[in-house]
Amino acid sequence: RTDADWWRDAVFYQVYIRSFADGSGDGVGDLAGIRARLPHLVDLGVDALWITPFYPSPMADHGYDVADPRDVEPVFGDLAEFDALLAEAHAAGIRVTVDLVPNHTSDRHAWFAEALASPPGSAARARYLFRDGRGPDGSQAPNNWPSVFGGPAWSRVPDGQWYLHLFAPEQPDLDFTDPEVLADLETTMRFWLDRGVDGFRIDVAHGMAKPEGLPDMQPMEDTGLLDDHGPGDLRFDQPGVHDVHRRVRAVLDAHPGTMAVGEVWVSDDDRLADYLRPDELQLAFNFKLLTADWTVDGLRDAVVHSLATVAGVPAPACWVLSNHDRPRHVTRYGGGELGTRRARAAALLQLALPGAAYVYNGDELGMPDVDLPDEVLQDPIWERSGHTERGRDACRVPVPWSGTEPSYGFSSQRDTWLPMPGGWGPLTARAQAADPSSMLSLYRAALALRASSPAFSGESLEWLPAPEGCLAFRRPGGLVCLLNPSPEAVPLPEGRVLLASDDVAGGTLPADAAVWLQA
Ligand code: TEU
Repeated sequence: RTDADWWRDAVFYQVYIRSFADGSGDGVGDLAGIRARLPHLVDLGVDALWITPFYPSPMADHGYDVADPRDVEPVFGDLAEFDALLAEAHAAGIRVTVDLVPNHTSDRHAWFAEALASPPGSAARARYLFRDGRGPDGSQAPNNWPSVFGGPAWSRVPDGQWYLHLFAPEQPDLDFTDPEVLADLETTMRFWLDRGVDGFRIDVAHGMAKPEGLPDMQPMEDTGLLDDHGPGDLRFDQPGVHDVHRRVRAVLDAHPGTMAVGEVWVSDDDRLADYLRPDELQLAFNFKLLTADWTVDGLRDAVVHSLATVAGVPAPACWVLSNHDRPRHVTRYGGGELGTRRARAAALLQLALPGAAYVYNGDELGMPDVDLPDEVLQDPIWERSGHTERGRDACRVPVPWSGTEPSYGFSSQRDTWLPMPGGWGPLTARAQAADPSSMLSLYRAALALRASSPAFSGESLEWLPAPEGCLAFRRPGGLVCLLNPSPEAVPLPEGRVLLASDDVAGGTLPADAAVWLQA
């Protein structure tokens, strides 16, 4: 690859800004916190950051409700702080990508205020999806679509019209057939590109087009989190979305070396490939690995399907184990020591696969989900699902850095925006840095090898015969990865051991472990 294609095999680190590091001492993570923790990211060895939204926001969805996409939320800092972070990250050899949230704005965005103050049929309303209701008095929503967060996807305004929101009512959907909407997205992209960012993560990248006439869809059972995105889900993955991606790509192409990764939830792989055509997204998360269970079939299918998805397009695969929307993989794999052992093995799987990889902040420490009491839950899903879904707070608890509770060096103050549990001393970055057998040491060693060893060269993968219950593959450069998700130890294959998630001194690979060999 060339320098302009740096993202093809990059390791990205997702900074969920509220939870990464608090520089200002208010219990909420911020840009100054990221700046202060750059040495951790350099020692870890990541190539690039994805920073989740830090734009002015009333925080109905923790920043994914953007009131002004071209400024900084005071809780997180200001533009000067962002510029300083960008310069320092670049000086340290780390690229910076930021979130774009094109599908919707906050209900406090100036456009939405203008829409509310303007009559039905006005140009201000045309930027959003305002419609008259059904029934004699228009008191029924314009269609039957559910919101992803629970309840109907429509809310009514005082003059009787309804507006569409696929997520919370505080996140009205924009209408991308309005030329001003698309032009504004381009302006936002140029604003950050001109400041020097290296790319974007595009939120709900499958959502920006809605079907003509907004027809009813097959009813989905109203059980809280309605993000099925299967065939027949008319809210997402409509053909017009690709026109938006072509416009986005044109802006990126005018800034060589920049990229976009899409958050694209679709029902099958062929549909994901459409987003990765040469004039659309450079990368799209392969969520198969994020949702796979700890079974040999589940993991193999995730890899096979993800590679098949990108077989006919210029994009490499893009692997994710955890993010801020889903249970952390330590917990998904069973939690406790077992979950941690499996997470160590999963890290070696993820980082051995060809393509790009995203590490979610805290993955490198083996953070689990946290069982939070009802009264501290903040995710809108909790309220909107009528308390049937606990939402995503469990995977968003602040990162423990050093020392002891209550806030383990995350903040100078005791009270963090979500409480941190007791007993996390051994989980802190400082404790793990001093322990060669820690998760952090494993990640550092893995990333160092990945960056320096020719064994990782080549974007393809050859499946090798493997012991019962195991997966094995070889990269063109000679890296062999053997993953053993089975309950039995298996013999090690030929080759020089580069790194192992567990003790392989006896010539066997234990259960729930993985090894890298040079063969
Ligand atoms: O998530 C979009 C998405 O498709 C959700 O359905 C996701 O599956 C859900 O959060 C449940 O796991 C993105 C962001 O990643 C998320 O944090 C935002 O809340 C959402 O968009 C709205 O902007």
